[in-house]
Amino acid sequence: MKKTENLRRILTCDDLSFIMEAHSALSARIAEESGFEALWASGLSISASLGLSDRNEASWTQVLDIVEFMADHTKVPILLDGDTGYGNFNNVRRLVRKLSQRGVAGVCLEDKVFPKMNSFIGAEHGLATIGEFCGKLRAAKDSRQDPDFCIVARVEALISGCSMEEALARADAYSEAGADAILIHSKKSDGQEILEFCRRWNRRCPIVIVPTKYYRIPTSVFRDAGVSCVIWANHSLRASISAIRSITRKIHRQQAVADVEHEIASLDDVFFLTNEFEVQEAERKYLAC
Ligand code: SPV
Ligand code: MG
Repeated sequence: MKKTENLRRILTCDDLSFIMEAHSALSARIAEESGFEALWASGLSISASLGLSDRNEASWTQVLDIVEFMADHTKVPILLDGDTGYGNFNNVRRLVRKLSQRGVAGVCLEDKVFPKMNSFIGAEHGLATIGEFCGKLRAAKDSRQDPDFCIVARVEALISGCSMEEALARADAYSEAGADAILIHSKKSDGQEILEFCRRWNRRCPIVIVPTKYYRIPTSVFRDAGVSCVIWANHSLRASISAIRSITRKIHRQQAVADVEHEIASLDDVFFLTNEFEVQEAERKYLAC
């Protein structure tokens, strides 16, 4: 099955599915190895791994290069967090064409204004008008090189303090404009606005959620609410920060590495994750004796 078809299946099938964040080829491979069927190329995590804030400081071609490494290194489909599309409808068209060329299975576009900032910082988030954002979605749809390339429309109305009615009206317009799924985002920790949105949306098209702040809500509640897909949006990045910090502090303290050897990945693991053994086999096959 093509990656695009596979992502479409994951987004639209009746079972609740799970997408894991990745921000590099290596983290993508590890998430795939853990059993995830699809990956979220997170804007926050890619930016953070470059030491940048999640405010479109990284250029779109820098993001594209990273997501290409991720796609090359994995078989599962990748949904790119495309932020606002890095400009207007014209930037969106070019982005979608390039993503298709580089093996990315779908893009999520959010209805904020460029440059965006992360939904969990600040209170003021400028929203695009419904008309402008629908134009971007239609442009994205018309630029697909493959009819299965997925377009997810992310509604930021609740993040920017608008009403539930506004969020529903936006989702409705985006679905009409051709979005394959709606990502409804919330920064509240009780998950109530997500559940109300799901109730009132009534499965009009697939719903994607990102339970970063409302992580305490059991997964079964989302399944019962009719959510199609959960994105664990930053947990690989955060796990790596904790692990690296803990180990480097220990090494610094002890001025030795003997005590950490059993806590870190083996070199063989690194070689395995980077296809070294396959290259060795290829050497036997292709290098002149
Ligand atoms: C990201 O992972 O970059 C997202 C999700 O957009 S969040 O940071 O939760 O808004
Ligand atoms: Mg993002």
